[in-house]
Amino acid sequence: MQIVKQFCAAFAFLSSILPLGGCRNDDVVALPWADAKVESLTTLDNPWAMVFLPDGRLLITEKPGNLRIYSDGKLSDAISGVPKVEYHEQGGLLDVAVDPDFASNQLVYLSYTEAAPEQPADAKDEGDARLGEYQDLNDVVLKGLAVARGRLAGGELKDMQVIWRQTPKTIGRGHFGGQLVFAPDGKLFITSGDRQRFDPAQDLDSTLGKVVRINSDGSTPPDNPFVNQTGALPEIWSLGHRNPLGAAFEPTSGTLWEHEMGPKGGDEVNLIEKGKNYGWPIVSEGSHYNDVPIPHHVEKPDFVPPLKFWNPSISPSGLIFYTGDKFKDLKRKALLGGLSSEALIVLTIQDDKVLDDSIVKMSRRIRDVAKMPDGSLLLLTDGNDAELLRLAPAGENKVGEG
Ligand SMILES: [Ca+2]
Repeated sequence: MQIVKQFCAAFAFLSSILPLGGCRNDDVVALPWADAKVESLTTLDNPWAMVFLPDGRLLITEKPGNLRIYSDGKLSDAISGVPKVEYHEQGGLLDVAVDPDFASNQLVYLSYTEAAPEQPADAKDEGDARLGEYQDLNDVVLKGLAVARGRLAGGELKDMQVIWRQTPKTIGRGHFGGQLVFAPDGKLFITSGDRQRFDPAQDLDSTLGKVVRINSDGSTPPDNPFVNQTGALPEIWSLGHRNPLGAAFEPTSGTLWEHEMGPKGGDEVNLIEKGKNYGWPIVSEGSHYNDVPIPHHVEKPDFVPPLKFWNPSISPSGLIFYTGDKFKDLKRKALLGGLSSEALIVLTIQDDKVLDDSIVKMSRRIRDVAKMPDGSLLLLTDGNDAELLRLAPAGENKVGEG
């Protein structure tokens, strides 16, 4: 069952006269089972991800290459020490993660788009009809996803070291993936997009279109599924992914959940298991952008089908499982941002099944979701005039009002 909630119901009459057509500060949004007051905390330039440090400060990435801290109602200047990023369209500074032992080691992890140090002299993108109009053939930079870690000390990142690189780097295009998530046992999972190259998502000698599992120093765990397979890259955990922009561990079961954007339709939610193949580009619940059909998962049962899919697309971005107390009825639910759907998506998950989804219209592209230490929700909107929004139960005092 899908419930589409009306956003800003109490202010609906305003939407036709507001120039941006969006919800104003301090509006009320009807979350499933609770009304929430929306408060704008700060503005940002193309933010991509956010995560809390154990001391309650919030790290936020901006795609052009800035890492900032939001704390005590203020947004910091850009933190120095961030690696040089290749900022273009979907690429740039992407996710940020905090080491489970941050209190003792101060380690912070960044994913980002990295240009190859040596660029080919006559690079060209011949294009691919399956991408339809979503192609920029003028972008011929050889690049790929990279993950680096360093110590956050005294307002700067120190001793940054690259611990993983997508293989191979490819020219232009998007679909970097880039989600970083620590497993309960401390292993680091990285989602790696297919770079709009399709077939490499099925090849074990490439990390395009994969979920990757490494130790936090970049070494390979010996119990990864393909470590003993000749020609396979040992960091691969699962394959057949397209553009995964959300990953999180369900806190009770400890299972890894992922979502990925489908092509024309067919955005997927998957339960990620060791060594499994999720089918892209051989199967999908969507079609190519030139309307060439793709077999559906049910036609090829060797591939793991999604537990939930959307057609038309919602363009999911960011994923958490809510564990706070402020919104009691959201407990254990999965929260996803929605870009093209301009929504917050709430999934009810039980016994490894998606029972229900609610699409809460926000009238803005939502890039990422987080839970504040006090149980409030934070949303990052998308774009160059983006905002950090706080959602708290309606009727509660605002931040700073005591
Ligand atoms: Ca799939």
